[in-house]
Amino acid sequence: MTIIKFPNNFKWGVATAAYQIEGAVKEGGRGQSIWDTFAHTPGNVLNGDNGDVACDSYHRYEEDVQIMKDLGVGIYRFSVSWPRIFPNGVGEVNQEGLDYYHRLVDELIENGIEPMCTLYHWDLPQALQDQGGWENRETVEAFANYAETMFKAFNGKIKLWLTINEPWCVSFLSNYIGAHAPGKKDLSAAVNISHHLLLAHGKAVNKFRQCNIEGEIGFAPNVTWVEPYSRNQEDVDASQRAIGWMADWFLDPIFKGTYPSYMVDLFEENNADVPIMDGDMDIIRDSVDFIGINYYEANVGRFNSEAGLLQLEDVDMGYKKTDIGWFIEPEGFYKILTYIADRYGNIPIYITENGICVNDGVEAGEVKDARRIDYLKGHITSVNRSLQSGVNLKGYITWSLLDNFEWAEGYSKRFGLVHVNYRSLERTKKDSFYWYKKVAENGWFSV
Ligand code: PNW
Repeated sequence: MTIIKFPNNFKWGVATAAYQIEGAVKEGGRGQSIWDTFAHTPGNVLNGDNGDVACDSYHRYEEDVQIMKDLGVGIYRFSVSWPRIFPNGVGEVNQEGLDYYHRLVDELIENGIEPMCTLYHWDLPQALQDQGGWENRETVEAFANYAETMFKAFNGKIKLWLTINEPWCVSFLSNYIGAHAPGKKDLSAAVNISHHLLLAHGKAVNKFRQCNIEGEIGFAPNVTWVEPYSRNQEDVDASQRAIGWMADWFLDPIFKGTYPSYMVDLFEENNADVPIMDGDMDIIRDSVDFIGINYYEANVGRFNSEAGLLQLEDVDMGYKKTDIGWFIEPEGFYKILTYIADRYGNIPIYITENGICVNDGVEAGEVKDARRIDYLKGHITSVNRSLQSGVNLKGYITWSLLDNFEWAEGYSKRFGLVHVNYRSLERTKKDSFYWYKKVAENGWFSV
């Protein structure tokens, strides 16, 4: 047995996102988002599910805060629905939208939980998409304006901010692979969007600094680890492309002021140029106080000239899979965290998401999700090993507080510490909830 112990000031938290939990899509003056459109278009989401009701957290936020208080976490990472604040993306601010988040944030603070706010977790106002969405440079300005409105409205209450969640998903998964809203399949559009997202982040941070907002700001790329099947250079290079597509592509501009050349070359070979204008890289560079890292899985990869953009094929090594089909590989978490620290230095890091899809249901009032506890033990141990290696980790925030709307997978995939019955909306604490509660309260566990 080994005791895995964390420093006293290490923070523990849970995360959610607006469209995945709120519901109430037509209430409080909220405008339509691209996820309303996408989910209501047949064929996009499994079983035709949508976020109209979700966990109904818009009405049940007080109950959810009490659940978190019982859990003993110090941080709640939530996201704001842009179309609740600006129903058309720009124009007049919707006070009812601000009021909702004030009620939520006040409730958190009264219960001793620190709010961490993500400004963009994928629900772009449909009105902006109608003008070209993130492909249109004007969306960058609209985002900076929305961010400024939020900073000013919550200055002094929210002290931890994230601009954009998972820019790789927003650009490539949504506009090249086409699995998420708006469901496009165009590499050139996706590369363009990735640049606009970084610019939107940079401009929002400029507003944050200009307005002298109290607190810290960052953004949260999702990362992975791909271990080369062999030490053959082709396997090593192909695996590096997969790691770099998610990490280097979005972090090099921030810390080095340039895009990684091996990825620029790859995109150019595929007729996708980065639309950099004069001054852009200066806006993007050095624009974070901390970074958020989202990690779920790793793979083993091998070069295959026929295998898509990256010329990389996954090799199934027989590792265990989660109920969404992702490989369980805690070592990859340690490897990518130390990789990031080696590449960019001592930058403060929060783990802003890490968790597992396990679909165990309620039996006699209990949810025996032992596989979630195992996953968390392995992955939080990797966080501990990274901390011991000198990675500047400030906290760990697990995905997710509740089972929720898992995007293209609808309600069929459960990531929560708390089970949600989507008919009655009843919440049931899982075994993993009680395990994580001890970790959050004591700062240690045994493996
Ligand atoms: C992240 N993929 O999403 C998101 O930030 C969460 O909203 C989500 O619920 C969580 O991870 C679990 O999936 C992703 O297909 C969704 O590569 C899909 C992918 C990656 C991240």
